[in-house]
Amino acid sequence: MTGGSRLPGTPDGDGRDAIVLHVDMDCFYAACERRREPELRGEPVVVGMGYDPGESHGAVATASYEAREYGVESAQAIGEALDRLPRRAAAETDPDLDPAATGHYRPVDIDYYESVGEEVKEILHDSADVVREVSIDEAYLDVTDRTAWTVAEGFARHVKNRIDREVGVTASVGVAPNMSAAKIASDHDKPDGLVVVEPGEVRSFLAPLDAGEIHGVGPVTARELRELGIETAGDLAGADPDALEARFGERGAELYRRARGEDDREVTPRGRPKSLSRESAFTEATDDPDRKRERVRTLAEAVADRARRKGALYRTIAIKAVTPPFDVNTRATSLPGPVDDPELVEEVAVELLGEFDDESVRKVGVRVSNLSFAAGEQTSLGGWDGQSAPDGDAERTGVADSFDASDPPELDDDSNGPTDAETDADPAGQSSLADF
Ligand code: TTP
Ligand code: MG
Repeated sequence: MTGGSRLPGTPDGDGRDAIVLHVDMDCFYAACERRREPELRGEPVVVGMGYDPGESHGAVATASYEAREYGVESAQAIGEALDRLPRRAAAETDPDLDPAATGHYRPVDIDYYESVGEEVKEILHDSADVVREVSIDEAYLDVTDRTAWTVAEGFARHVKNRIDREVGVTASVGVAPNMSAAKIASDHDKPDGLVVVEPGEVRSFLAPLDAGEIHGVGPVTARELRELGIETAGDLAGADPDALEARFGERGAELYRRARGEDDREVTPRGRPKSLSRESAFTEATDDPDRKRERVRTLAEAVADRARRKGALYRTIAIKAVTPPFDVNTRATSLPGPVDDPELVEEVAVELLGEFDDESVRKVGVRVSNLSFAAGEQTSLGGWDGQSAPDGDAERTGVADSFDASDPPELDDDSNGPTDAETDADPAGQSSLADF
C-alpha cells in the first residue's frame, strides 16, 4: 500500500490498480463437520442451531451443497429441512426411503468452527499485510503490494490451495480492484470458485448480473428497481443517476456507483481483538471463596484457550469481581513480556481474586489484554527471557483499563452473513459462561 493517498479501485501513485481478494469459505459449518468426520465428504450435511441430535427443533445454520439440492437452506426450520431431506437413520427403518436421498444432521459447535476459522485467518494474515475480517468465514485482503495484476490469479490460487491443504476446508475467492466487486466475484462460482475481475472489466462483469447482487440492494429495493424497469446491474449502471437519487436519496447515488463498479472504500484492517475475556454471573451473590475460585479457574482456562486458538500472546491478566449491587472491581497484573501460558492465567487470576475472598460477589470475569499476535512464536513465561510475574516485579494496578469501557466492536455493513461472534473483542461484559 502506498498509504492513504490512493483510493482503492483507482490506480495508486505508481499507476497500479488495487488488488483486493474476498475470501469466503464454502458451506463453512458443514465443511468444519466434514473435516473432523471425513465420512461426511460428498454427503448431504445439515448443521442446525438450537438443534439436538435426533430431534426436529432448531433452524438450519448451513447446508452442504449436496443438501442444498434438496431445497435445504440457511434459516429454514429443521422440521422443514427434514421434510425435504430426511435423516440417514430414518432410511434404516423405512424401506421406502432411498438412503441416497437422506442427509446427516449435526448441531452447531461454534467453538470448533471458530478454531478452524482461526487457522484460515492465520493463512490470510500471512498472505496479506491488510486483512479485514468480516465474519467467522469471510475476509477482504488488500494484496496490492504483494502481487501484480498479471499474476494475481496465481496468487489467489495459492491462497486458496493453502487453505485447502493446510486447514482442510474450501474457500471461494474473488479478485477485483475494489471490495464490492471482489465480494460479488467470490460468490460468482461457489463452491470452490476463483473468479478474477481485472481492472477495466468490472462494469462488464457486473452488467448481466441481477441488480439484487449489488451490495446494498435488498429484496425491497430490488422490487422497487424492477418497478422502474431496472432488472440487471447493467440497467442500474445505465439509469439516470438523478432519477435514482430522487427516488432513493443518497443511497440511490451510491447504488448507481456500485453498479458501475466504482467503490472507493479502502480495505482497512480489522479483526484482531484488543483483549479477550469471559465472565459469568452467579445465580445469587456468593461469599464462598471456593465457588468463586472454581468459577474463575474455569473462566481463566476458557480465556487462555481462546487466546491460544487465536494465536494471541498476552501481557496483562485481569479479573473482575462485581459486588452487589453493581460495583465493578477490576484488578490486573502486567507481566514482563507477552506469554501464552494457560496455567499462569489461572494462577494470576486466582491470586487477584484473593482480595475478594471475604466479599459477596455476584459476577466474576477474567481477561487477558496487551495482546500481540506472533504466529509460531508462542511462548510461556518459563521460556521467556525475563523474570517471573505475579509476585515478582509485576506491576499491579488498580486498574486503569476497565472491563466495560473498551472500544465496542464496530458494526460492519460488509457482511451478508452473521458477523464473527467476537463478543471477546471488547466489551468483555457481554460474554458469559453460556458462550462455552
Ligand atoms: P455464509 O458464508 O453465508 O454461508 P456458508 O459458508 O455456509 O455457505 P456459502 O458457501 O454460501 O458461503 O455463512 C457462514 C456461516 O455462518 C455458515 O456456515 C453458517 C453461519 N450462518 C448461520 O448460522 N446462519 C445463517 O443464516 C447464515 C447465512 C450463516
Ligand atoms: Mg461462506
